[in-house]
This record gives sequence, structure tokens and C-alpha cells, in this order.
Amino acid sequence: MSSSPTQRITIGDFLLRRLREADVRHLFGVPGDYNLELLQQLQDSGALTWVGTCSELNASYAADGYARLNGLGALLVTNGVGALSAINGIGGSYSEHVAVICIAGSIPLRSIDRGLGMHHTMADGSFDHFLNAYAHVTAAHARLTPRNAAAEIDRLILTAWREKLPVYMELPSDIAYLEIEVPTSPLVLAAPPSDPERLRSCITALRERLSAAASPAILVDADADRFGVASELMELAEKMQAPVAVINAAKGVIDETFSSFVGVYNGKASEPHVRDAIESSDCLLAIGYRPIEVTTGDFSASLPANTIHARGYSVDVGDDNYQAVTLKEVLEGVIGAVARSTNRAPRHVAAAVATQAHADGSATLTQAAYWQAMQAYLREGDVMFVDNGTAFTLMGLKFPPKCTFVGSINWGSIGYSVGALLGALTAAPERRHILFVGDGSFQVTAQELSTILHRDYKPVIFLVNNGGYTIERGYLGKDETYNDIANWAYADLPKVFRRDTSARSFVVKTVGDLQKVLSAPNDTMIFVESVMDSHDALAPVTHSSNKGADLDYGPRGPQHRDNLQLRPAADAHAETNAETIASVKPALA
Ligand SMILES: Cc1ncc(C[n+]2csc(CCOP(=O)(O)OP(=O)(O)O)c2C)c(N)n1
Ligand SMILES: [Mg+2]
Repeated sequence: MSSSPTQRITIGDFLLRRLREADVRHLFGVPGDYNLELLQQLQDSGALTWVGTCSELNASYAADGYARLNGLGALLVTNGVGALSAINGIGGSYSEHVAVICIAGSIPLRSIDRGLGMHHTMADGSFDHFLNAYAHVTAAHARLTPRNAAAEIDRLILTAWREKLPVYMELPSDIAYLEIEVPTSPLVLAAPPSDPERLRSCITALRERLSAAASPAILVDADADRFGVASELMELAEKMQAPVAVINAAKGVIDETFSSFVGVYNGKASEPHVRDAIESSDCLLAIGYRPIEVTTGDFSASLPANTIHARGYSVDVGDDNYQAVTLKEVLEGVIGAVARSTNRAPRHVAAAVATQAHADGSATLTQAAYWQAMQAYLREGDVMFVDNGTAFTLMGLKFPPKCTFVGSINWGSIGYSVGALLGALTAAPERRHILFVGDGSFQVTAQELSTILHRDYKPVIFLVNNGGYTIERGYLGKDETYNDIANWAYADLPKVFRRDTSARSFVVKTVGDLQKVLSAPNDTMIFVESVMDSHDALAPVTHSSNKGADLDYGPRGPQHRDNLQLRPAADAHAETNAETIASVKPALA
């Protein structure tokens, strides 16, 4: 029996206290009768700041965006209707490895005990549907009771943080004000310590392989960010003079101005020097590598057979698999164990330099000119958000130092970026946040702009109005109406969502218009609607969509019919600067 001191506290207050101890300072969501009692506890205690959103879907995206910058995020929804609205976003957090705690105020235990039918249920006598649904998209789930609350709250929060995955917690509405006995000591977010022997052996195995290698290299996936080891990887690369590449799901995780950074590895779609560094390495260290078609150049990625695979809590080296080790401790140990290399030929490759766009300011705005202007706009420390669509062109730009990239590459749910922007702004309002979004994606979650304005945040929003789903036209339906959308007055929306807004809104149609608005100061929201042709997409985007259609529909699919698919323009390579954005890749449509 533990003799640590305990105290009596209500379940709701304990939950809020634990969230605060886990450095969750904000809670996103939508009130409902089943969660209002917890909201009142939040209000009375001031433990957390409530950020009400327009929908639970947006709250789930916001909590994810918050967690990307904060390590952990949380949302509060109501039973069934709220929980199922949020489940897409939680699925995304699972797919993208983001620690989000989804709390559902749920049916009172009294009703469950007595079998009383209640609203926001299927009225079929079962109260478990949503718990069961969430079991598939979370690392852990539980319905709290007065008996299990103290243990389950800690288990769920710790599981989310340790696994970098979402969890789901039902708080029956009649127990939040009941008192339980809990430890007075704060919750400590810590990874379980490594098994000393396994850690030692693992570090030795890695040191032996790396030290014997002539051309060691490192390949980084998103887990390097989630497990917070980017700086260790850079230190290791620097010490070994080894090149580092990222896959596009990890864009921005390694500082792109770091001398050993070579670029984005994407199989055959990679720049040759990146491909060579990874595929011909005699000792490749891959971090959390989770290949899918859009991160591997349609499965053309080919890692050396003897690649070392390191994950959050395990490492594969040759025939050996090391469990009970943490990535950070492994990397720290390896950095200490390998000798500093002084004689390896530096692999550093100068970054592509953007060619000058045509100076004619009256020229109609094109994707090529647009992205070239964006390259010049980015600055140190920016947080960049990308939604699905031609906005993926951002992935081909070179980021300045200390930038953060927020995207949903594996999950790819359109509209994610607008909710994520709200969340990330809430976590780090002092940074400059830039959203790159298409009109189609924006229409899914546009109303969250109102919360961003309401809270006086000052992001820069670049919206491309191209009349619909251009990236989809590269799959199928080049001119079909199913890829068209209603043409909103996008730039008027800040005014609609906040009457007294100070936001600067612009509609730009020419290169000159765009250049002018890019000099606007960042002292308020900047909203730029750029009007472009529905068939304008850089060749890498269209090409990727075309290949995606072949994979999706097979040889008997309709994509080969005449003119049914937007293809790379015949003169794409003649574009003034298309080639400067050559490594654009993912297209999830
Ligand atoms: C929730 C969801 N629904 C549908 C899709 C399919 N989808 C992927 S991209 C896309 C169109 C994006 O259009 P837009 O944002 O306007 O980008 P652009 O026109 O620049 O390509 C759609 C509908 C999706 N990824 N997610
Ligand atoms: Mg569009």
C-alpha cells in the first residue's frame, strides 16, 4: 500500500487539475447538457481556459493543432452527437500520432443503472456505442465511475502522452460533483525508463553499425517530432557528418537550413542527391518510418535492406529487436558513443535558388508565380499550415530556420487546417501562423474563422479560389461539375464573422496585386483570396494525382477516357519557375 498523501476532491475538479498538471491550459469544444456541469467546474476553478468552437469537428482539429505545438491537447464534447462529430478529427490524430484527450460528457450513471432511454443515444437500450466506436481510433478509452476515476484519468492522460495517440474518456454527467480520494502529488508526464541492459545493448549495436559505415544517413518521419528528438538527430548527424532527409509527413521537423539536411525523400520523385544519400547508404537510420503511397512516391521508395528502424519505444537492428527502450535515451546514448567524424566528404547540397518571376505585375496570377512569391514571404519561426489540394505545393518550398509545419499527410481530411490553425494559435499566439488553404477545403470548416477573430488572433490566411477541387480534377473530372463549388465572397468573411474586425482582406488576381498585399504588416489578421484558373496546378501536383487515379481505379478505370483528367501542361517545364518547386509531392484527394 502506498502511503503517499491523499485528498478528497470532486471527480470533475480532479480531471481539470490533472489536465492542467499535464500542461493542457485550454479546452476546446461545444457545450451540451451532459457536459455543462464540468464546464461550470472549469469556470468556477479557473483551472483551464474554455475555447468554444462552432462544431465538435473543428474542436477536434483545434485540439490536434494545439497538441502539435504543446505536446498534448484536449476537447470536451457531449454524448453521441458531439462525440461522433469529433471522431473524424480523432481518427486523424491517431493516424498522425498526436496526443489528444477527447472527453465526452455522457449519460448519467443513474440512467445506465436503470436502463432509462435518453436523448443523444440510439434509444436502443445500449449506452456503449460511442465508447466502442472510439475504441477503434484511440490508444485507450474508459467510462469514468467513482471507483475508477482516480486511476483511469491518470492512465488515459499518461497513455496519450506516452504513445502520442488520442484517448477517449466518458464522464457521466451525474458524477462530476462526487468526491473521491486522490493523490495530492502532481501527475508527472514521463516516459517509462528504459531497461538498462536493453538500452546498453541497443546503443552498442547502433554504435557498431554506425561506426563501421562508410555512408551513414538518417531518414526522419513525423515521430521524430512527436517524440521530441529532432535536436538529438541533428546532433548525431552533425557528429557523424551524415546526411539527413525527411519524408514529406515530417516536412520541417529537421531545420532545413541545417548543414546536413539534404531534402525530402520521396522514392523516385526525390531529387537525385536525396535519393542517392538514402538509397545508397550502407547504414540508414530510419526514425518512425511509416510508408504510404503519398509519402513514398507511389511506393517507389526503396530503403536499404539493412536499415535500422527506430521507433518511440523499440529499435530493429539486423535480426535484433530491442524493447523497453525510449528513443530519446537511445539517441542520447548513441551520440555519446560514436566517434566524431572529420573525414567524411560533406554531402551538403546547395538549395535550389528560385528563379525570378516575370516582372510584369499585370500578368494574371498563376500557381507558379504564387508559390514563388510565397517562398519569399516565409520567414524564420513561422508556423505553416497546409490543407489538401494544390496547397501541397508548399511542401516543395524551402523553409527558413525554426519553422513548424502542421499538416495532415496520412489522414488528409479537408478542412483540418482551419481548425488546427485555431488550436495552434491558442498554444503559441506569439508566433506568426500562415495558413495555405484551397476554397474547397476552407468551405468545410470556414466558420471557425469566427473563433479566430473573436479571440483576436492575427494569422495570415492565403486562400486559393480556383472554383473547386482542382487537385481532384487531376484524378478524375477535369471539367465535371462535381468538382465545382459555389463561389463565395471569401474575402468578405472576416467582416461577416466579426462586424468590427480590423482584419485586412484582399482579393488578388494579378502578380502585382499579390506582391502589393504581401507587404501588409502582421498587426492584425491578413486574409488573401487569390483567384486562379481551375486548371492551374504545378506539374508535380497533377502528375501525382494522375498516378493516384491509376492506383485507385486500376487499368479498367475511367481515368483514361479522353480529357477526363487534368494532366500536367505540355509546357509545364517551360514555366518560369515550376522547376524550383519540383519536389512537391503528396496528393491525397
Ligand atoms: C473530409 C474529406 N472529404 C473529401 C476529401 C477529398 N478531397 C481531397 S482534396 C479535395 C479538394 C480540395 O479542394 P481545394 O481545397 O479547393 O484545393 P485545390 O482546388 O487547390 O486543389 C477533396 C474534396 C478529403 N480529402 N477529405
Ligand atoms: Mg480549390
